[in-house]
Amino acid sequence: MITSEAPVAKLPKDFIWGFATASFQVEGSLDVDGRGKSFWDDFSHIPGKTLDGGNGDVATDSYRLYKEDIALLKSYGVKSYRFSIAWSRIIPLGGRNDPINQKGIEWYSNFIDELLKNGIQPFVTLYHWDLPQGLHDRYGGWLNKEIVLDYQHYARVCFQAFGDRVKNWLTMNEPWCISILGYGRGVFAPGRSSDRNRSPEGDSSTEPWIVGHHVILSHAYAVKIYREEFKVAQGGQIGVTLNGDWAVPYDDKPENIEAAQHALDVAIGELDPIYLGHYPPYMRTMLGDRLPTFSDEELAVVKGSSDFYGMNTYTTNLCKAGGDDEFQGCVEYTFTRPDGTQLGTQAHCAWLQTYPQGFRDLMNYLWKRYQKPIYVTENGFAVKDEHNMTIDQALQDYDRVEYFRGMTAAIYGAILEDEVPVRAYFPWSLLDNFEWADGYETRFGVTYVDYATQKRYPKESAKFLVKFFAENIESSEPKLPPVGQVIENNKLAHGQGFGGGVSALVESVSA
Ligand code: PNW
Repeated sequence: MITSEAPVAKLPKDFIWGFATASFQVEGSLDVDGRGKSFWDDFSHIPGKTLDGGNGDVATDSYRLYKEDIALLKSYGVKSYRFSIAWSRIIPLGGRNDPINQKGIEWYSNFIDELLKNGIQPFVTLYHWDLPQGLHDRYGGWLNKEIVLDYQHYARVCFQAFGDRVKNWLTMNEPWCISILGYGRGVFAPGRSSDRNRSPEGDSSTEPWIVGHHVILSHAYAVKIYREEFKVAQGGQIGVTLNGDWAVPYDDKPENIEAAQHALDVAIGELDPIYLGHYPPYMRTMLGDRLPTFSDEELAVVKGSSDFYGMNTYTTNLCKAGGDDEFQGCVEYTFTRPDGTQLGTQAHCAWLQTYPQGFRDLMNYLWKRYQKPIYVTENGFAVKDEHNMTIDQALQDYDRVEYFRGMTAAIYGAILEDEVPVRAYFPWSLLDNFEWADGYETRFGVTYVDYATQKRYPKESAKFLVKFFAENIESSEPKLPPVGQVIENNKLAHGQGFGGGVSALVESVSA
């Protein structure tokens, strides 16, 4: 186990760390430079769809303030930045016969150049939930197999435009959320569900599984294109990332031990066709004919279509057999142990508590089961009631610091003690931002955003992470990145110069 003393062994030199965001959550400027609508644009405006009525119109204004965001990343000393491309900025109506928007391409091209100029590697997600509204209107979006062709076209346009400089691609962010939260629970766009209080149309028993299937096919055929047409010349890698939380039996009753595996089978196993060539048998048992099948030809494209194992993970669930919630494998989740104690510290959102051991166990499970190097592309914590605090209070985000202290120790242990090849870690998120159905109420940023002024303020957790990775990655010349206290309009406020290093920053902020 790791103590507060700096450990002797270090993470390998090529270990990648950085922060993650997604286009719709940060960009704003929705009607600028020819962007078409995504299906989150209008959805987020419908009363009742977001907790606080928030929408994506401005978000963190990052489309306009991108140089400032990149200066902030640089001040944090990251090696990489994970962001997503908005499909409807590249192809406003989305389809393979629709016009391409040069202005959208130009913007991302400039963005990528600015990252590289600052020594930051782009880690690009092609689809992080902002489907062009045009495709939803035209044929039902992910519900229709047409999407596989349109997605391939969009992906090819991106490889062509950016692949000379982008060496890490993610096709899809979290197929479980796309399919189940969008078409099953109906809490994310397009909000379809069998629950008629929520949505006038939708079928939660079939649509999520159809959507998930089309997401897998779209991913796989885009990877085929990358490998056949671009990989040799461009030399990058491509994969998919899913969300998976660790599952622990509630107690040692055999049915609860089984339940924990069922939870993993549905949450993580949904993408098993990509890694293992088939859905987990339990999914087939649970869903029967409602789970679509791949043709032999499709399966040949799907199987082996990820160069690495991309994983977003936040928490651990205690699992009890029972209930009829197929979306979590007909398993009940709780954070309350049989003795009444809590698994960990409660976050602002109900589904998240801190439990670092679960993270370490998950990484071991993934490596054992899938035998692929692991890229942790999201991991993070929303402090309870942070939105009601003053800025100064919010910057003292010690619950988030404790979360990351545990999670970084888990990564360290998984790599150096358990010998699991974890290659990257991207805490979510660089900034507080538009947290989907939670609006702006739930704050996941390591940087506080004052939405009234769009000023950014590093929280204690940012300083913790910066220091951790500055000290714990092998490097020929140890170098502490300069960190500014407040970054405003591309300048460091408070006259804070570069070069003070993390310790100077820690002193100046805690003073
Ligand atoms: C991920 N859940 O979403 C997304 O990739 C991010 O865009 C998002 O901001 C972040 O995690 C924090 O929520 C999730 O209900 C949304 O279990 C919901 C769940 C998990 C992940």
